[in-house]
Amino acid sequence: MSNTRLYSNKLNISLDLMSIGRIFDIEMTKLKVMKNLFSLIVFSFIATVTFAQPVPATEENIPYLVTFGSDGDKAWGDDDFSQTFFFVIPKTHKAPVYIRIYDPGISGEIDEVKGEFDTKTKFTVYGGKGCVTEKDARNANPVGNYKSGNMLATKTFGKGYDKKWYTFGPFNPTSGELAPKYGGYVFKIIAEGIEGDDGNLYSYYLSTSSTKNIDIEGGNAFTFEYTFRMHDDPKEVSHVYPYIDDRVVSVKQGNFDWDFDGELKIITNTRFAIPLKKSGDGNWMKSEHKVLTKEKESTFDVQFHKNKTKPAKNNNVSFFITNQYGETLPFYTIPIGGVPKPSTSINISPK
Ligand SMILES: [Ca+2]
Ligand SMILES: [Ca+2]
Ligand SMILES: [Ca+2]
Repeated sequence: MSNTRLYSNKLNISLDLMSIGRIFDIEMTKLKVMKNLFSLIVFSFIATVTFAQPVPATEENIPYLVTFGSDGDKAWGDDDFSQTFFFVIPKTHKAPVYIRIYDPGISGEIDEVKGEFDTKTKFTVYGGKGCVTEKDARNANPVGNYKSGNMLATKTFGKGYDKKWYTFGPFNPTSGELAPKYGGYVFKIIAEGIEGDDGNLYSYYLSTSSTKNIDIEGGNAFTFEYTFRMHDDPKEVSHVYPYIDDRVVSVKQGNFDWDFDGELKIITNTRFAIPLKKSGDGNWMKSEHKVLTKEKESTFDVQFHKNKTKPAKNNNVSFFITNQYGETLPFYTIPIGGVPKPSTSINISPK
């Protein structure tokens, strides 16, 4: 065999290998397209059938809820050492439910220490008549008869349960308060800092299982005042989603101890950015904003953007929003009607 022939054979083999590679590439591309299509179908399904997700939910991008001990320094971000959350079970769900808490204790890596860990947090679950329909239960502040309804379970946590789950339940859905306005049977959980000065960071999950996190189809959770921990990473944006009902003509927002950590703005179904007045260290800042007719019965996206050059570290913040009557509006962890998307493609950010 001449050298030329040998060379030509080698060339043929490598050309053949190239075409096999190309075919393989094409098949892989087909496979990727199919995979993406499949993800899209699954995603659309998830988007139309809502599930009770963790609290805070993925779309909120909030690392943890936070509640300080009763001797805490308010300038560390918690204005009242108390946080109330409500869980909704649709009437169609008949099986028992569980309310699970991640890292309910105060020690270890997740929590915020001051001196030493000496804080106690009491978690109490309520259901029954008045659980949410009692006006005081919906106040941004823990005053009056806010512990309304039937007490179903309670437990106080000190050190321990680091990165572990504690489970309340089982609860029969009908032991919640039937409140059609909120979409079914409502349970309430109050986290109360009863001793100490440290910050307890934690999260919740409404589950059908006592040992695992299993979503409840059509379930949701809401609160009327949010106290949470921001990310440290300046690229992360946190969100809360108040529902604007048909009676709302203007809203008043209040934010506490924002530490001037970047921009606070509201995105609606028609407007890209309503800039909000921002608080500094340990103070409230409030501002009032008109609601357009088109924005009634929709969800607002309140965005918490960090300071890009000087991001605050371990930033805890409290936030609430009221209507023109001073009544608090609920923040749903799964936004009602989805996250608002203004229809124009021009994005205007406030200076
Ligand atoms: Ca302490
Ligand atoms: Ca904790
Ligand atoms: Ca803060």
